[in-house]
Amino acid sequence: MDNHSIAVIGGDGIGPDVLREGQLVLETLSELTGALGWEFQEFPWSCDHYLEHGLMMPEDALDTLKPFDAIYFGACGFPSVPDHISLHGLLLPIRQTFQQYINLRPVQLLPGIRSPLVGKSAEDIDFLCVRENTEGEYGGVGGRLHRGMPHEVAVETVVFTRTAVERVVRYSFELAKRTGRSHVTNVTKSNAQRHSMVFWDDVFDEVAAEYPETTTDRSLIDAAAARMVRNPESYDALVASNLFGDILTDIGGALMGSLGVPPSANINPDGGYPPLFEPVHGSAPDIAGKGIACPIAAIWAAAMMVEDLGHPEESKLIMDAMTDVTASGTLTPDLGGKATTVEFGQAVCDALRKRAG
Ligand code: GGG
Repeated sequence: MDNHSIAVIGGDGIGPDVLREGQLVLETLSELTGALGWEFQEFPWSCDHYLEHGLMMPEDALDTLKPFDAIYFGACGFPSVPDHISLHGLLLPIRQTFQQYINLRPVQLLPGIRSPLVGKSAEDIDFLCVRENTEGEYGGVGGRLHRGMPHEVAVETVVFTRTAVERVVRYSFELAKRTGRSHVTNVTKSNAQRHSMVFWDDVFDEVAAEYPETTTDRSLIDAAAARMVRNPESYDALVASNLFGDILTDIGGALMGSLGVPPSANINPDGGYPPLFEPVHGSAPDIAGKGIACPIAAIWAAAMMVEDLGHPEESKLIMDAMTDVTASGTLTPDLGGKATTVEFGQAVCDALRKRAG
């Protein structure tokens, strides 16, 4: 039995609900295969924690998290706390301090789920987004001056370092190679942002020269967004900055039928820190507490965690069981079904049992 310690941060809104289903699936997997076991430790870090203690997480939270094998994260943000405080107080410091410089987000249409794109099938919607995850537009560098005065000013500086751009671009090419993909699209906005994004393009071209077997193209973010809707099959793998990757993968979620579907892995491929796995979606305050949130993204994120922990067969078993369920038409309301969060999670556990024989 390969035991893994997992820090569980449910966070806000629907976060804890969808993670609960992911944990049940992981526990069922453990029961059935006997190959891996879980030591979950839950941390109540969230907007409620902020309201009680003035901090989204304690001062020593990152020291507490560091020894874990992985972090399983729900969602961050609720109307009770300004969004920039919740995001910069919880998720972003974890990504930055643990140098989780890759945010890997698959865009893939699952069986039984209809994309809003008429005439597009699972063959058309199947690509990987690699988002830079430590700097760029999310670095938090800047400030506000003359608050409340007519000449008030706000400055937010975008930061791109050669180290960060090079490593995320190189990862994209390596990922393409490893997953049998032959094309990488570079998404920037280098006509308008003539310093930082031209620099990114230069670094991309330098790294691309090391991978002559992989074809490339360049797309400006606005055109890339339109292309994702008009022609998703033209993407194989793409690499983008923190902000652009964030926006494009919400479009990706829409193509996958609902934002309740896409998962996300925050990884430091160099090791030394725990990776973090989470749904792409946020806390969805409008449906929080209603029991109807889609747990697919959370379960898929759990499958990515199992793979990253060195169990690719068990990860595939989770995905196969989950796609048995989607293919059977058991879906939550956001996907046109009637299943509750708990019913969907239960159906995945049942499908796992069936597959395990
Ligand atoms: N499940 C992650 C979450 O809470 N996402 C909401 C969000 O706004 N995330 C911003 C980001 O991924 O950078």
